[in-house]
Amino acid sequence: MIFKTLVLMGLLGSNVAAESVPMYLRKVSSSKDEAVVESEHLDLEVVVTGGERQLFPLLPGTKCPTGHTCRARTVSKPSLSISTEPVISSFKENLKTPLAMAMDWNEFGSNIETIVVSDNICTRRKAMARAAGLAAGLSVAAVSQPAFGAETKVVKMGDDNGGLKFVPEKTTICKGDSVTWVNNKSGPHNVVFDEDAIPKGVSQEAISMEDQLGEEGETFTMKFEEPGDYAFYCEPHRGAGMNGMLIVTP
Ligand code: CU1
Repeated sequence: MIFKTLVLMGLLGSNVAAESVPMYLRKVSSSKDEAVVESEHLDLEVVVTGGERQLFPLLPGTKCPTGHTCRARTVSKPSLSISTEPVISSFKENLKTPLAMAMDWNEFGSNIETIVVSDNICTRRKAMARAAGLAAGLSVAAVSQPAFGAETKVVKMGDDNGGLKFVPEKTTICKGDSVTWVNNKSGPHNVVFDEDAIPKGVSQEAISMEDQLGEEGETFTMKFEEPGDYAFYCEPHRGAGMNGMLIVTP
């Protein structure tokens, strides 16, 4: 299912602009997450004759019967990666365009592999963007740029009813992504990071605003390279509890 979607996207991808690529890849990411969850099984522990213990696999989704001991088992991920080869071959066969000739299949294949095997959502997102970029006709050099596939998330300053808060209050991005704060309502607002609640070695001054955003629609954008938790607040409305949290994932 995941692979079919990816192959289809790739086929459509050749005349799609690179910047729109990560959008329709997100769906793949979520179905992958479901697949990973589904791959966790329980083993029922049964004491057989002689006091020996044996494990019997339960069907996925089955709960441990009361009065019994069960052990969680995660289906080993490398076994999943075996299935990437047919995907790449079928992709290859279906691409009867000049792109198929120019495409770096090793690079494409290793990105597909990463999507399947990696536990890290940011690593997977990057691999998906690269695979889709290659399928859209971009060069390996282009998709290997550190900034390729980076995203910018938006945080509103002031909710739509004029409430003094950041929306959302908590934002998670991948290392190398950016956040744009937009003055939505009830300004002036700003973004000041709490020097005691940011990763070590990060300059609080370098990432905080000096001024305030007075006009609605004004923005402040910052890129984050250092993974960790970042607490921030709006200086004029700190007393009113206008606080926010940013989590930068490695
Ligand atoms: Cu504010």
